[in-house]
Amino acid sequence: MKSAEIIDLRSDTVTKPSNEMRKAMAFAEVGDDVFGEDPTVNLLEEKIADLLGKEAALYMASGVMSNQVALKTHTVPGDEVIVEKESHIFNYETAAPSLLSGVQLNPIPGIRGIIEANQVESAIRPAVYYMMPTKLVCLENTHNRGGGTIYPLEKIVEIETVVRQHNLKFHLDGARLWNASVASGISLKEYATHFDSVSVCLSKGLGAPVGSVLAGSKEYISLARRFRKIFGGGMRQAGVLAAAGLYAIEHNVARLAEDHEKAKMFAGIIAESPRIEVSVEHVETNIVIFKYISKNVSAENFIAEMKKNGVLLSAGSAGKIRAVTHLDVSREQVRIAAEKIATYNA
Ligand code: TLP
Repeated sequence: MKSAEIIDLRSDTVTKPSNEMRKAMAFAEVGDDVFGEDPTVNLLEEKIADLLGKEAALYMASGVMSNQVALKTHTVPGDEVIVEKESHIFNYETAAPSLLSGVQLNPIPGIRGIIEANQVESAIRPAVYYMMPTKLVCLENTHNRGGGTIYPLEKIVEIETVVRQHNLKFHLDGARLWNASVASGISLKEYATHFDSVSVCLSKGLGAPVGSVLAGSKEYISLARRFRKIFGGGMRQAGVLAAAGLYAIEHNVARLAEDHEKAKMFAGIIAESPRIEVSVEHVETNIVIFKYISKNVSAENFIAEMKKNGVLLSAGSAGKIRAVTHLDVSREQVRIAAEKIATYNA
């Protein structure tokens, strides 16, 4: 490895399409997807609906678009949506639920992103005219800011019981559901069956340049299709992009286990430093959240210092730092990055 090489652990979104993936894109059969005539998009939607055990699915430009179309399709303006306080929908989607759906979010605190059924139950509004109707509950699996946490299936089932008792809808932000499934051995279907809608991303650990898919019932997806168009997401010969997604689900799912192993190794190395606070046992997938303990060096300063040392990291919540492993960083690069972090002493 060249010494000047940059090791980019900011996110698993930074991967670039491989030559094989680019070939699949170049030779994709295409058509006008607004007319439903792109065979590659149709195939990707069918395959993902099948993997998730849902009737239908819809290709989206991004994970944010999937989540926001999902919210729009489940709610009417004035509704309330229960989310976890550190969730992507609450923290990183630029207030889109209020802008695009006119809904209010009710964020409840979890532990590493995991909330309990009784918390959901107490957050549901009583049915009185002067309060907003609770309409939807959203979970995130794996949980990004929680540190790549896998949602325990039994907790999903308990929350689903509350959701059904109160006649609510249930959405899963499964941007990294692939990681949860590979790490836990629980199939995508077993997770998805508990939810009315599930979004998955193709441009994170799976290495596609673009794309996310929202799945649900036929009726739900046909309404979602209308909202996708309203949000500007009606794409035309999108098969060139969907081909990357098809390549990704065929070739890049099982290998996520390597990313999980690299993240564990990374955490183990940085944990050796007395200046780093990290919980190795809580590294369940490809995300490591840690803190640099110093009076003089903030998380931002630390990230800037590491950048000078050729290691790119991103900021987490409340002074925390995030490193994400992915298919474009080798085991050796991850080890080098971890050693640079462990030996840094400000
Ligand atoms: N997450 C990005 C950033 O936005 C933080 C990242 O680097 O991890 N749901 C979850 C759980 C996500 O982590 C993300 C992206 C999304 C949705 C949105 O996906 P995109 O960025 O494709 O719209």
